[in-house]
Amino acid sequence: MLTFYSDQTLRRRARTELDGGRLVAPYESPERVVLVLKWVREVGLGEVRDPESFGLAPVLAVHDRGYVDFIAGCWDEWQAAGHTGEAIAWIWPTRTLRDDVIPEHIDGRLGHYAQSADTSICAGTFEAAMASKDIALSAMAHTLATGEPSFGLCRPPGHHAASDQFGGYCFFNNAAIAAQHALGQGVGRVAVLDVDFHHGNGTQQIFYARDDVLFASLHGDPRSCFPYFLGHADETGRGRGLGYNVNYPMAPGTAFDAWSRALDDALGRIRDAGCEVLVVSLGVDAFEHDPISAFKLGSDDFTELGRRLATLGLPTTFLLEGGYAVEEIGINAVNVLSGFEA
Ligand code: SP5
Ligand code: ZN
Repeated sequence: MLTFYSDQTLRRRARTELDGGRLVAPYESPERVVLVLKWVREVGLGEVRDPESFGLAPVLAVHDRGYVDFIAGCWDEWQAAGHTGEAIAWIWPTRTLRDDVIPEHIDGRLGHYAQSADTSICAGTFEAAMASKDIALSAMAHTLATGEPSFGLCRPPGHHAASDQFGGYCFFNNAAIAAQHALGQGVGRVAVLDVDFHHGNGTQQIFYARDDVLFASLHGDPRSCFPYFLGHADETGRGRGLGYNVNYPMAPGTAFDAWSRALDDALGRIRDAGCEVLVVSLGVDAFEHDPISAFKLGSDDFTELGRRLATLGLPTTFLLEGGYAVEEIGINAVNVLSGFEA
């Protein structure tokens, strides 16, 4: 299987993440993709290619123009305002405030476009996000052209990014951008299956009222897990999209037996919906030793996940999302891909 990777993804080197009231080194580190790449080479998964540049048009097909401009200019504006730390949102248009007037001051705009304070914006963030979506698009383009599976070693991840919000370490929604690209190339319906521990709230929001993308997500129950405010089982889509959004929230502590029953159900839904292409939002933070997650999948379970995904028989693009057990994410991600090809 081809892997798409670019060292431009390393240009985001944030120093700070707000975690438990402290500024810590971000869990979403550049080393993550270096270690996945190392493991891709170690097992001889296949050729590693640089992505092509697709420009901003495919980003604007799923994200708001003002939002994209904000991500592009935030770091310069933040510095111009005299701030010395990284850009971390600290006020939001929450329930009692207005959200229909976008502030001019960067602190206000940051709050408007931010979803969570775990994600700081720093030098290189926009450039890395651009490289990440080009990786996703290149992987999808390869799958569409050949029918062969591909692996986009995306960083930063994408599934928390909504049409006009960043958060959860995500800026541009790589999976949504790739799925939309497939539709633009004539694919009738795309399935996005999200196996990251966290609910893919951004992907859900982008496609919620549409029936051309089926979104299915297996994740920690939002009553106790990030992103807390989306991902419940009763979110099934709106309008034409009704029935094309499927959530499988599961309790912390869930292991592969229960998790894989949800997986099998999701695979059935993808079959029944007549999806022609599969995008896998491949977070490997459902791993039992992940430092910020609470499921109990072992490394071998990821191989079995890959095998079951292959039973769909669909052209498939895998895109890296989360996974923070730095030593093991390479093993776990590559286990999925090896299981798929076995
Ligand atoms: C792509 C993805 O997986 N994003 C996840 C973002 C979660 N960010 C909030 C993490 C909070 C971590 N707190 C854990 C404390 C353990 N010491
Ligand atoms: Zn995650």
